[in-house]
Amino acid sequence: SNEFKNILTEVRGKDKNIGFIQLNRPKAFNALNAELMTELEQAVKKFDADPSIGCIVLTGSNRAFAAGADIKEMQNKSFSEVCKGNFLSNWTALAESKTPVIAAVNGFALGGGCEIAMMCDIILAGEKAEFGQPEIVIGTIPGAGGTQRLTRVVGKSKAMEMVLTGDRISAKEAQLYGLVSAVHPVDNLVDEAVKLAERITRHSKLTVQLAKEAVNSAYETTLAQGINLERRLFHATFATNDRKEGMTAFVEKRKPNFTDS
Ligand code: CO8
Repeated sequence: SNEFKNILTEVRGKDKNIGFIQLNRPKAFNALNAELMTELEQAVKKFDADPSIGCIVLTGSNRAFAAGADIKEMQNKSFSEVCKGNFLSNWTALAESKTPVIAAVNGFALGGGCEIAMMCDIILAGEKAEFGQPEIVIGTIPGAGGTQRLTRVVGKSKAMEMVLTGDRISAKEAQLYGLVSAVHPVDNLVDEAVKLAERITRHSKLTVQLAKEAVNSAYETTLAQGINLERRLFHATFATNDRKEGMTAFVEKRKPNFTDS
């Protein structure tokens, strides 16, 4: 749609239940300026609030998912400005989405681009994708999760290497380290992401949200707390119609008819 200036949004999938968002600022490798980020927040919130949308796919172009925060926009900012304005603190919609978000990364995912991909639930990479946290090269450090989410995913040694050198890693290496769950040919990547999204949307949206919440809690809690939360969320599924329907359908050897309730 033409609702936005720096992103394109549309509904995809056979059942029109996939919210598709494409970063579209080609002249700057999809550098994430304030306007683009505001639009991205709005688009994610809108899809997340739409009961007909079961999964969101976020992508960029074949050259670049996103080359990071907009350096030209940051160039002349002062400490007091970024500190008083709490710069970047409002970029939370992606991480807060209850609806699963799949990042389909072709090309560069650098700095804030890599961080945005890591705010998503699943990252799929195109064969030519490159991931990096090159902030150190321009005299700053990651500011939207690059030292935290990356470290939790790839471990300290690799995260430290990437953050301290600014060197990029390939799609293959990103898969080796568990940063991405699969690598696809560049031209198939978006279709594969939509297909994966459709496999998720076959299930109860309500149950998917509980499952997502449980997995995400693994990053926030001790093991014992996480196991307790998981068990409670599992118990909670017994209060849903979809749990009854899912098990009944299995016993009756038919497909379940989930109502997201
Ligand atoms: N910001 C602004 N403009 C950019 C950016 C960027 N991050 N990246 C590329 N561009 C622009 C270039 O300025 C250039 O514009 P112009 O034609 O007007 O000069 C155009 O895009 C093409 O770029 P290049 O000529 O450099 O193209 P190359 O093919 O030679 O290189 C690269 C492509 C490798 C992507 C290179 O442009 C690059 O290294 N870009 C900067 C990458 C970077 O340092 N990113 C980190 C930024 S800092 C950051 O993200 C902080 C995190 C804050 C959190 C973000 C919130 C989620």
